[in-house]
Amino acid sequence: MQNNISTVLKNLGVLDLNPAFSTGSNWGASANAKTIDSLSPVDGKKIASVQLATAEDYEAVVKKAEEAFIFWRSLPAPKRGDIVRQFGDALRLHKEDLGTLVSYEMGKSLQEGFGEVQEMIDICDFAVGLSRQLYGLTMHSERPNHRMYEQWHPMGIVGIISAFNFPVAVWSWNTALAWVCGNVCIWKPSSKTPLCGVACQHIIATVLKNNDMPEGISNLLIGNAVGDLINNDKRIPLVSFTGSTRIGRVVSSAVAGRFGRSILELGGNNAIIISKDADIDMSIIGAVFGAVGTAGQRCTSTRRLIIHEDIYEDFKNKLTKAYGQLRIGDPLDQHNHVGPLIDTAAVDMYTHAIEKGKKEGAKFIVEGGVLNGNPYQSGFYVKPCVAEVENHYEIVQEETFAPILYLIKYKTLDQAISLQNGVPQGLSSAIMTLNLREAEQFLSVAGSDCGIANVNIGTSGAEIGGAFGGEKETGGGRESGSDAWKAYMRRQTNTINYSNTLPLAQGIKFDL
Ligand code: UN1
Repeated sequence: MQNNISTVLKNLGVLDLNPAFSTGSNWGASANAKTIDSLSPVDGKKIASVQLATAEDYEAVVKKAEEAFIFWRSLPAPKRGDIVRQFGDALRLHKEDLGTLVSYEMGKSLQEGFGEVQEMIDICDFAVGLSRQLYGLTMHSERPNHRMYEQWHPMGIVGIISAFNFPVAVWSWNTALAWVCGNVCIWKPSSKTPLCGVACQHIIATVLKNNDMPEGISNLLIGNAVGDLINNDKRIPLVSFTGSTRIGRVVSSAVAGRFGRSILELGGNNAIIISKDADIDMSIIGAVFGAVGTAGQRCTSTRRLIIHEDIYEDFKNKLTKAYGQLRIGDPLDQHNHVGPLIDTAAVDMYTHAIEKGKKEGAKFIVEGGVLNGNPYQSGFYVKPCVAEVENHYEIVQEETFAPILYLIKYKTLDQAISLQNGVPQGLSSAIMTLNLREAEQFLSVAGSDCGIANVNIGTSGAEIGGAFGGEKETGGGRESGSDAWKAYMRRQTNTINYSNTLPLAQGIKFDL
């Protein structure tokens, strides 16, 4: 892979790690800055070193971004949309290389790497259309010859702090919308996947440069220190954070403390209810992909199966059989289903969760374990496992970013729904049933309490057209489709008096 990856990095312009390459936009990092190594979880090898941004780099980037905003906000939204259209076209050209880099640097399967780049292309298409649809409402005034309407203005600089598991797509959901809305962006990618950040920045920088755009519209700053700077910076009115609930709590209070806004996409603890009226074959595929896809490292990964008692044993046996067929290994080899976890810390969390589960009474019907030796030389490959548990176990209430699936039995749908809702998180949920009454009850106000609720589809793999996000400890933010764009703008209510008197609202008389 090492040879291939050099070609991929070369094609993406990432090999030239001199910050000067990103003219047309900023990649904040000075020549003598400290570096971090990007290691591939696929084979444990170092891909490249990347410079960390210093506090001075941060200042310089914010200054440039402030200047760029003055220009960008006045460019008509459809013109901004046209730049995003060109970005989408550039992504189409780079899909194979970028998808391969995602797969190699993050460890997800090649198919999923390509799928992630496809999500980027899709959100660009969505944003291009949106650039002509930033609609506000008009209202009838209670006063004669008055007109009321509302309009949406950009916020300014949007800080985007993204996670390793979707190293490119989540940034683009945010940035494509933020840009057409008239904002400029500063991106801090995960320090575990910095090269994906550099590659994306290079692609957008080239598009911006070809259009003679000023520097500062798209900015990239690498290093964990940047997160704190963004969270505490009044010049950044909106921070979009994707990551754990623990860090999300810190981000959200820092940003709220300065009256900034945040969009939070935090942990999920997603369940599928498998009814006795489910299509079992479909349910097995949905459950297994949901649990082991991306090695269980999606915030939408399926963590719990809540299965009707009448089909429980049968389903359990079929599931065990399906797990027996899983091929674990190099994610770039398309025959494999499951790639590695991201790093040692992730492997430790996986092992810890299994141990804790066992102490609490979890009965493993498919055993886990860490794989070592050839071809698992990185040491980050683990066996997807399945355990029978009770919903109240502490470990079941937590999100473990690993392929561990918990089985829980239910008798009535009311009970299943309350088990599904009975966790602190509220991102994604699903029911597998061919029974219309059950499906509707699951989607009703008394049903799932999650931001995403699906019928006969698993919990992961949401399309970009819908608003993406969840409730409770998932943070309440919405990104991507539908009207999620409104979070990236400030709303202004305008009242215009075209009469020759000044009537006051609420009928108040004030004569001089
Ligand atoms: C995430 O895991 O942070 O719905 C995002 C999905 C993907 C996005 C997941 N479209 O699984």
